[in-house]
Amino acid sequence: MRTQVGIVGAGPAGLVLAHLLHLRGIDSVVLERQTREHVERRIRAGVLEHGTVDLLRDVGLAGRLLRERMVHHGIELLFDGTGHRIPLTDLAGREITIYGQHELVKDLVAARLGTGRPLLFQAPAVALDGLDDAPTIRFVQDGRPRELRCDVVVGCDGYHGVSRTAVADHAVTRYQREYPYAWLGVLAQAPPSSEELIYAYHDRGFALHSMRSPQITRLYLQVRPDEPVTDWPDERIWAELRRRLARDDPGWRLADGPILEKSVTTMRSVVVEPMRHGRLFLAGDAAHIVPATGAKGLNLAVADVAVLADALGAWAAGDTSGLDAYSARCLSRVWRVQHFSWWMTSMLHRAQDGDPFTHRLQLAQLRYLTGSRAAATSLAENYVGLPLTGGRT
Ligand code: RFL
Ligand code: PHB
Repeated sequence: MRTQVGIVGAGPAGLVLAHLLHLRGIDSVVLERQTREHVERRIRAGVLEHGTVDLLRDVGLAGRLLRERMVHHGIELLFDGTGHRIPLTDLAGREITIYGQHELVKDLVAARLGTGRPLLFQAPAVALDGLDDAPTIRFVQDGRPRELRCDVVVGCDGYHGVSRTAVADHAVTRYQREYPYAWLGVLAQAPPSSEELIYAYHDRGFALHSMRSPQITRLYLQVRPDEPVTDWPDERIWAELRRRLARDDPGWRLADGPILEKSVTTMRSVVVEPMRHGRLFLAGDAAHIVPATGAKGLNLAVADVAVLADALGAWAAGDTSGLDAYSARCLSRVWRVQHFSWWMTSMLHRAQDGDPFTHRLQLAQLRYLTGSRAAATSLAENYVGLPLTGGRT
């Protein structure tokens, strides 16, 4: 089997890239380890930046998204029992979109299959060879070893994929930070209790109220990274959410309902530099991980592939300068977003040892943000996201 661009991984990065290449008339093959059902059911991100939605719309991928999304113009910061609204659109001129990542992945899979170009499920890549001049992806299909020869390989296989590990250790610098807490995420059949997202800083730990639709709430609790999900029966989750999301307003209550899904996610920041090794390009979570507090991972994945699609378009026409600039162009955005995600995470999570100095700093920062238009504008600008460059044909 042979193609121009071999794409490892059918998450948002791989599927959006495949579509952008299709629009440029560039052949690609997408290899995905999991089944279609699995990738379409994986509950993850919910917040899309304005620039991400614009790009998806401009390239014809946002039909259902634009019909079914929830548009939000603000978020709330809740601390000391009081909610403070950050009016994102007023401050930064752009809104955010709430639309489940698994719904987006369904749309992207349908779009890819609609082009008739190859997307192979249950086809894990196991090794990448010849990355300097003649790449081959070794993968397995129906239990048999197969090979995909390509001009370029794009590793869109997330944090646990093979692409990053295919590069010799001495050729990569890995920057990382582990946080001493994790998120217990739940999806509940309960109407949202607020029209907008609530980020709550509480003595007992961080909590987040988000949503997927007028009937479905998405909620998160700060927990210890080693806490098994079995320690969290539904009743304990609701009791803890009620405590951490409590507010002085006597009329407010948290709506509850059946919990449909729950899982624990660790929090880490990772950047792998450079994002190019010979003819291998890394994109999305394969190249960087951000803690979920800033709601940025999926948006960053789309930003990478928008840059890469332009570069590959120029390369197909004989100009390699875009590919040469790919890593540096992406990393400048990646580090801005890393800073924002680390900052939001550090401000909103309770230190495990309850260190009173850190606590005072966190409260001072929250009060500043909710009392100063300039400080709130900085948060808003980062939260709604920097404009995306590239991606359109
Ligand atoms: P993905 O989505 O992990 O996709 C990688 C794909 O590669 C496949 N794969 C392989 N395929 C073939 N061969 C192999 N050897 C393979 N190894 C792996 C995998 O099966 C998978 O299908 O990476 P991608 O495309 O880079 O997308 C990144 C996003 O998924 C991620 O950054 C976001 O989910 C992060 N994130 C959020 N991002 C946002 O922008 N806004 C949010 O609100 C937001 N909330 C979140 C989040 C992530 C969370 N978790 C669970 C980590 C909330 C949570 C709780
Ligand atoms: C979500 O809805 O899943 C979500 C929202 C905001 C975040 C992270 C995740 O910061």
